Amino acid sequence: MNSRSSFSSSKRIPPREEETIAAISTPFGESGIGIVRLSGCLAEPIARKLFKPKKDQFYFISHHFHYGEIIDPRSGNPVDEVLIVLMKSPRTYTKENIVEIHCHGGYFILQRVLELALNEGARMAQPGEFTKRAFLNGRIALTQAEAVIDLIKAKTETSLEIANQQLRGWLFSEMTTLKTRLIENLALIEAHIDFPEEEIEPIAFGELKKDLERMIHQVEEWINSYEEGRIFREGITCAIVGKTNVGKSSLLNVLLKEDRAIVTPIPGTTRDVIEEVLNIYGIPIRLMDTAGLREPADSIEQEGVRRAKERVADSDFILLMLDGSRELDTDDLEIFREVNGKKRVVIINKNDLPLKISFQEMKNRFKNDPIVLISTLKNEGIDDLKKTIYDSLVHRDVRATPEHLIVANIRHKTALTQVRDNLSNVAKGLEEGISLEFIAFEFRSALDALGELVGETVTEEVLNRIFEQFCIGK
Ligand SMILES: Nc1nc2c(ncn2[C@@H]2O[C@H](COP(=O)(O)OP(=O)(O)OP(=O)(O)O)[C@@H](O)[C@H]2O)c(=O)[nH]1
Ligand SMILES: [Mg+2]
Repeated sequence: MNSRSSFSSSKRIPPREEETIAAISTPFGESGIGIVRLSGCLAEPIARKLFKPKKDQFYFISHHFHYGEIIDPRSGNPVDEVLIVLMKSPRTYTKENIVEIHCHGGYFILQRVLELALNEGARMAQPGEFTKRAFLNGRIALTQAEAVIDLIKAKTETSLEIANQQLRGWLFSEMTTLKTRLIENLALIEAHIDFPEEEIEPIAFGELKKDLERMIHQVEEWINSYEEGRIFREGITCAIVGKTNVGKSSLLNVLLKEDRAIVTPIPGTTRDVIEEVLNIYGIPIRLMDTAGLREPADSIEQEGVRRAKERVADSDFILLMLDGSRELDTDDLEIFREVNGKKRVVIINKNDLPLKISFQEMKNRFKNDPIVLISTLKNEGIDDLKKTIYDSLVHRDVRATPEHLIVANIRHKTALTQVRDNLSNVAKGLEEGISLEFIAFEFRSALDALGELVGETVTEEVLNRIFEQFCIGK
């Protein structure tokens, strides 16, 4: 059935953003409840058609739950017993009228209710379209809309904190403050370009320079926070690497606190890559246990070794593991070459046994890498290892506070880098006595970058790229 079937032919076809959208907003599968959500001018009329209240005398009160049934308006047959809520514009997520139908959480029921809504003139929502409308209707800034995705995808408490910081609008408000400062400077410069003869306040170049320095410093702080921000937002991949039997699978199990990987005294136990997600002080880490690297004994092991090397190459971070109870051999040396240039922590395992590897020699060999002694068997040194991993990745305070803005999104970092470059060009230009036109040009370019960051001058293409990352129904 045509999704606009209920519009009579005399009515104009509404542009896309005026159409009423509908989607199942809860995950696929069986659950206690499931929600079908509608947004737009038809949300209320559709609800009136589909909803049969339990009470005889009935009227919708905005933002209140009502109890009743969803019926198929053509047959009059009941479909599900529901709670329904109408939220009248503008105090809603999208600023439009919203209806949420809280059904029983079965996939078939939800599909059926959605279908009935579509038959009455709604159309299927695109991924992220509810949030996109919230942005287009001016309820939230683009950076806040992006925070909604991060919030949904957050894997640890710190990633959640950073997303919440952005959702509360701290990033937006800092960017707006910076914009205001740039506009004030630009206005003065432009006044001097346009009315050089008039009596206007002279440009205090000394002040301007100082202001530039402060702004550049601030922007650089934000840019620098990205390294950590990205780690907490996206997490990192980390492979445990070592020759056979050093205790790689034992380490995976100890870190996960469960018997995930098979551990045996037989060298070459692990064949395939085993992957699990771990939370180390708020960093989401995709940890991989790999086959021990040595000359493979058979074709299965050969494939395991190939996969292990592939993961080593792709990983952001390496846990290079040695067996402290055995002397270094050619397998170890071969692996050292394999992990050359990788960010890593060196682990000497089996510290419960007499050590055959000299700690000092390892320190000389791995001058720039932290080395940790552990025993997975005795569960010793594991906290120390976790702290070392954290310290190698995070070099600054990442508590998300209003004073402590963390930039975790590459789009934001790119825009801020543009701003920094423009401001540095002005600072350099002032030293060389460049023209006011040049200064104005650089300020305008910085303002464009900020405008794009907060979504004022953003292109449709960028918007699409942002909202594509959402799930349907959000
Ligand atoms: N004494 C002692 N033995 C350990 C320790 N960690 C692991 N082992 C033993 O070492 C053997 C190999 O452990 P695994 O965890 O399977 O080693 P692996 O590196 O995964 O081995 P492959 O999968 O074959 O590459 C097992 O018998 C473990 O019990 C430790 O800290 N101390
Ligand atoms: Mg193993």
